[in-house]
Amino acid sequence: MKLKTTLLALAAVGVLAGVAGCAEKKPEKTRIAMVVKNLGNGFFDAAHTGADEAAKQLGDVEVIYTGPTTPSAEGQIEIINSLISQKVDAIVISANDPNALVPIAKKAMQRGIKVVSFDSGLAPEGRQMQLNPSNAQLIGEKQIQMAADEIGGAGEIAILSASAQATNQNIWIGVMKKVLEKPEYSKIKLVATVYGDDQSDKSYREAIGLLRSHPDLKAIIAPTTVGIVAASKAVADEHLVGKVYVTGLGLPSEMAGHVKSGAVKEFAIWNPIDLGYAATYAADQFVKGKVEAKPGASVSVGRLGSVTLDANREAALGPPFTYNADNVDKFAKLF
Ligand code: RAM
Repeated sequence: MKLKTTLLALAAVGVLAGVAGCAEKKPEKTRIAMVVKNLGNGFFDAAHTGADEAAKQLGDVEVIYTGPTTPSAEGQIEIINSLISQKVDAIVISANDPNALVPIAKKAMQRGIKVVSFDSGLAPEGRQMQLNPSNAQLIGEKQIQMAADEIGGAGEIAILSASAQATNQNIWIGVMKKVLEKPEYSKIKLVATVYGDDQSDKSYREAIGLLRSHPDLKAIIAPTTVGIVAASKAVADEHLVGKVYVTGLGLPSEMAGHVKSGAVKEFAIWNPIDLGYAATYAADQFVKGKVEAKPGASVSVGRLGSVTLDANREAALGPPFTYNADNVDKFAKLF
């Protein structure tokens, strides 16, 4: 009897060990979490589409799409903590702050999780690589040039940005300010920079504030897809179409109406689907040990070819594309 009990007990231990063994077994698919600045932003929805495309093509990748409801570093820190407990294989993040997220990103990397920032970057010590949509200089120059064209090269302009800590917008604003120092832009005066936090209502209120406190304003540059829509709506609601122009970075699908109303003559953007696809594809390359995170490394980005990491382990995709009344409808069907 005693022997039987012992055997049963041993068998139970064996079963339990087996169960525990199963629970610990790594899932067969590579799990890549895409952490965006915030949910509900059409730009990131398009990046998600690209991430899913990469996963489908790679075959053994599962994408976990996540982000806070409002674009804050705190919200992203909480999410990364939970992704670390879930033992995901990689985190692909558009960061709400270049530095505040570094400690948690480092913790993830110490646990073997690969971290790729895309769109809005993390400081180099917090990630394997940063994938920029395009060259920052080009993005900044393009926006000043579009604003200058819209207002005939002279007058007051203002910037309506995303959140005050956003890495990408702050880099572009830095470039724009430098470009404005060029002699050809000497008649253009930047009178204010405000932040709508990539929230439609706050961006709208900030745009209205700009229009009312600067009666001579000629253009608003919004280097954010959320801000540019809000600014266009504000200009229309204040009956200032034809007097104040809006430009910046927008999604053709969200901007077509505002181009037709005349609030916007021209705006730019890169392909957000490609950006999400490439970032996810690159993350998988790190997970599978196909590339090392070091300057000069060539990282495959699937159907888009490959990118080379610079001294800061950053790389960029193609130049931004310009949209106006002639082509906006065609691209509105895509993103
Ligand atoms: C918003 C976000 C994103 C930026 C685009 C242009 O959707 O701020 O980070 O790249 O605009």
